[in-house]
Amino acid sequence: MRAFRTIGLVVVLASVAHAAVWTTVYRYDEITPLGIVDPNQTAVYRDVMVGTHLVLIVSSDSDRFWAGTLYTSWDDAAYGVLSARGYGPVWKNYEESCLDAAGRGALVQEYPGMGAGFSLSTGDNFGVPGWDPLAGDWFVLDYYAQSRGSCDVMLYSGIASSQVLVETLSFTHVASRDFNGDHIVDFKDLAILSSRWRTTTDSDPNGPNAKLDLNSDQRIDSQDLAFFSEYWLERTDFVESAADPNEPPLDSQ
Ligand SMILES: [Ca+2]
Ligand SMILES: [Ca+2]
Repeated sequence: MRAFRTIGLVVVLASVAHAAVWTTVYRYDEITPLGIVDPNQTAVYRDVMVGTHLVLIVSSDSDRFWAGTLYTSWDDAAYGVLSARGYGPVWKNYEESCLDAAGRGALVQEYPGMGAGFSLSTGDNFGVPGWDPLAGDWFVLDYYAQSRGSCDVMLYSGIASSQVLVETLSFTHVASRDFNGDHIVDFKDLAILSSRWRTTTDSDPNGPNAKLDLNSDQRIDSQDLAFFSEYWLERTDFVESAADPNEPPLDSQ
């Protein structure tokens, strides 16, 4: 395996300039792309609420071996968290983050380098069916908006000193409007906001009503309602709908 890997790394150094590799950012459902702020800046995304789960798919139009990294700086890791799926201890590989087109032997491993994230590599390119990478979606990773602020996620091709920055995904996290923490902004949250309407809050960011004061002016009023409305009915993650004790079970209807 080590010999294969060494040869593969030689291949990647030769092919970095030719392979197109990119990341697409989806919402938690893995279907809906996250909107961008400016069509001329395709990697600057619209603000998301703290607690939002995004899905990052790394794709390519190449069928050649590729290795790279996806990570945040240590500073930005306080705001946004990357995670991978299906850790297998034998190869220290996040197996479920490796998609079929990456080929057998693809690896997603903790990145021991300049930031918090993962090393990515496809299967090797030796013409063996199933092991060779194919053009398509290679890797899937998750991203969580951890706290208010900005976080850049960088995708590099190559390894070590040969790394080439491919793209920087820029995320900004704003205060959550999901006051009751059920992953959707709806009437339940509006009721919580309304229950404190035209009251004042203290300046303690950890105070009981601070999360309702979305513009941090120590008042809960129409300005907060306007900020709240920007994310009306937006979901931050997928959840199974909880059984409503006031409704009969489906099989009795
Ligand atoms: Ca809610
Ligand atoms: Ca306010």
